[in-house]
Amino acid sequence: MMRVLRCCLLCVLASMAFGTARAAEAPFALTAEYMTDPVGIDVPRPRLAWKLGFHERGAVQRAWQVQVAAAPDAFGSAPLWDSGRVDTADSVHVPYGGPLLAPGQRVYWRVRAWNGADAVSPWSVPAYFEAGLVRPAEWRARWITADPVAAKSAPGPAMLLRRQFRLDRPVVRARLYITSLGVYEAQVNGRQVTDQVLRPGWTSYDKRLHYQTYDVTGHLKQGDNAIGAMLGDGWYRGGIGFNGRDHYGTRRALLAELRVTHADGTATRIVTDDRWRASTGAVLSSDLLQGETYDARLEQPGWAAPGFGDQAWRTVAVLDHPKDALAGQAAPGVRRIMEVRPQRILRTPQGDTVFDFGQNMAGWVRLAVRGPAGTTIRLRHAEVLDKDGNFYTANLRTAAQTHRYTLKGGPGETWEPRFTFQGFRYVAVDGFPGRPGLEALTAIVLHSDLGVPNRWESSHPLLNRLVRNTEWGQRGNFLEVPTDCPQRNERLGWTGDVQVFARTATYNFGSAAFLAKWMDDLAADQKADGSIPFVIPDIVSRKKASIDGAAGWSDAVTVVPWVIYQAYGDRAILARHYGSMKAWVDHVARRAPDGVWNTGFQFGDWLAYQAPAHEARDYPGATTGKDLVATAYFARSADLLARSAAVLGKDSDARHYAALAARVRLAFNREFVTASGRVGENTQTAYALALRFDLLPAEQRAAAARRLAGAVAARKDHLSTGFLGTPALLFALGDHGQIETAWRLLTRETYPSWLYPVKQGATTIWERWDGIRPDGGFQDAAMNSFNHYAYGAVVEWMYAVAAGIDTDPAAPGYRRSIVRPRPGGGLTWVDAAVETPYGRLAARWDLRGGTMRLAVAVPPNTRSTVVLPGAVLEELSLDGEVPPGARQTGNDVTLRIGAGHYLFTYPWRPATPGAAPDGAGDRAAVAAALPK
Ligand code: RAM
Repeated sequence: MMRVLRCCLLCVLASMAFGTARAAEAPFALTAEYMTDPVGIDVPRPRLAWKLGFHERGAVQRAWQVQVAAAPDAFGSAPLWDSGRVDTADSVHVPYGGPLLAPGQRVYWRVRAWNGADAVSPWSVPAYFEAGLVRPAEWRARWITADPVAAKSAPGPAMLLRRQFRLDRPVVRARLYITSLGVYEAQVNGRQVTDQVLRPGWTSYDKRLHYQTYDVTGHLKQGDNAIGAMLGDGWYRGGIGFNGRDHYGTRRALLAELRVTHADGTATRIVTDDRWRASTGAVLSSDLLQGETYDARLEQPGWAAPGFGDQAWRTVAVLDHPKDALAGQAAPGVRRIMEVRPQRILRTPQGDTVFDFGQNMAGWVRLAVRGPAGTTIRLRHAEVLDKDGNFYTANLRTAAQTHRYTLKGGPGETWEPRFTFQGFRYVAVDGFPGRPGLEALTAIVLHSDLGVPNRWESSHPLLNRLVRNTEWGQRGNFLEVPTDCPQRNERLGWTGDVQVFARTATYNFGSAAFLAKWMDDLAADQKADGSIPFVIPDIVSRKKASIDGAAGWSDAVTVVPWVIYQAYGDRAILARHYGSMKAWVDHVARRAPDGVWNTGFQFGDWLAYQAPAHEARDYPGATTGKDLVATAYFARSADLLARSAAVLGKDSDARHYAALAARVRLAFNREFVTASGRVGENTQTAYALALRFDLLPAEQRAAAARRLAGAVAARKDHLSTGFLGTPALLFALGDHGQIETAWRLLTRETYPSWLYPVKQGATTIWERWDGIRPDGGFQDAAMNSFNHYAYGAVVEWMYAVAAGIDTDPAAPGYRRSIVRPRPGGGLTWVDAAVETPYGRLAARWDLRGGTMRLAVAVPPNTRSTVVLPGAVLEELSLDGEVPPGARQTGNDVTLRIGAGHYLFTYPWRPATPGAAPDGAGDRAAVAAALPK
């Protein structure tokens, strides 16, 4: 449980005025490998982190001390490890330094910290972490199944597996280690073992299969006990993607090991083996894409409890399947995150009864019904209604997203599906006994647990809704793996989508563990020649030894670790994936020996705006050359690799790849930039990529940004970019002297623009700029998802520039931050906050009556460079004075501050239009102001 310590600005100012420093409070929000009290992790030296309860301005941590013990009350008497006082400022990513944990061992830890005045805090509340089984050889359990040997599987009932056993001594500790081929739901003595769903989740199963560890001590008793598991098809053998089913195998199987410790110190193990029994029950079929069919009359009450008569159940087969891919789950699981009530029930012109939940989301519904046994209710799911108000499912392609529930009869029944999820806002109900009321359905939002979202709010309601829509896009698509969409027969970990969205994801929610888990899948599925499949986990090219890999998609291998490093300061992620990054860049270098990458398959600037024929004269085609896009990304990946090598101290690699990046940049200029500065096809994307990836010589950048602004003006302030150009567009403008154009684009409401879908009532981000056309018609049903987050990548700019919150790239993870808002677009205020590894970094600016007020909260143990836009040094006030150390930097004032709360006030003196410093000067001023 995270404790949030914040005091109001006034109390901080008051305590400073009276010289009373609030005593240092204990560190809080203790985590191991980003998780609170993780159980069953296979990381030998988990990295610990804590937040500091220091309140004074400029608070830093001078030293820390960690103690580790076997019990939360044993720190004093029998510590397993005591670090003693360690004089470093590190409070995140601190490697556990105690004795290595034995399989299944739990340790408790606590921490205290010394502040800058050398006052020590109280000890934190203890936290813990617990090792998993660590080595595959630890498992005594065997894979069991009741599925027949088959070349192809068919959709069929969920498998029930059970085993009854006796414990003749009292139980003091019990852990269930469990995983499956297919998805499972497990019970001990009739009680669920977890609130996570769709376990064991989705990984690149052949190479990495997560198992889960559950503390089931409270589930067991002396005497007769039972364990039961239900298995569905899931990602393993059910439908996912567009290529049918059986992606990993045809036989579902369970692997479970219950380890019990008794009061007398002895142990009992119950493992999956040939003593288990199998049956089927009410789940007649269940598929991620198709939905679930459930006949409640076929339930077997008590099937996972002791005393149940399983004589009629079948024996199981022991399956010869390896265990060497097993790995403890090191990422947040999928949970029921929230419930959404329906807003209304409508009757469509075609006669459907449709529940409208008011929000497009991923999850499922809970049904509450009373009626005669044998009645079957059908629930269909859709994202949108068509222009006539009818239920629209054509864009789901072959994903039926349909449940059928047959009542058992009686006093009222409630039901939720188990081994499926839907992308939907609307649910069509038929077969309901009587007229359903609003209470009949409740939507349940499912996704990998990312905690609470950060904050971005402003005076512009449509922009606020745009940010909410990207948060919903992330909720709907951060379900085990970062997917493109949660509804049609796809739902795949498309590398390009997360590549462009990753930084936004880290602004919206804490995403480190989720993305790091996926990077392990990506590394596992990388081909021997360094190429990276288009989707991860790779179910599309899994059987191929090599594939091409495409620019902007495969580059996820360099970009995503770099984003995690930037947002969370996680150097280990770079070390872990350095080999993969390098193999990819080397692969591209072989495909593009002279630096211009013009070979093989490319997606290019996927789904860029394309002008309809009748507009072609005013709006020439926006298509940017695939070779230009690919070469730009080649330079980008080589550059990120060089930077990563430098971070890791691999100096000769750093030089080698910096030189490669420089060569590719030269090649880009040679091939795509004319002497007078035109880039490629003169498209927005061409300039956006060239500027955002620093591909142009310094003296050409401002002119390129002017041309880009011209390309925007030529479209009457509309964008024309696709998946790859879009995230770069506003940065390319704003960083190079064209911030007004950036703001105009962001606040544009007509098609194509970010706010056009918002105006159309979108509650998520659409795959296409014109998913719903101005005339109410739809884009091509073959590719028209209404929950596809790629274009939502603009939120990165909204946090980093509009609100002005970013990490200093030289001290990533917000160890040093930059607060540099750049007001515009007619907004009168923006208020944003990001939960950084050190605590909450917040900035709020508002402009009233010509006065600018900027409130900043900087978390303890960090520093911030604040750039106050449109400020004159002598007119600036902090606590009634011109802050010491502040400097005039062009049209801004720049200063460095430590932790604490600050309120800056000054008369707003924006640069006169046209007199804005040109791009190069603008950037140079900020670069010069940053600490070295
Ligand atoms: C479609 C989706 C996905 C994209 C690929 C290339 O399947 O739009 O988001 O990454 O194409």
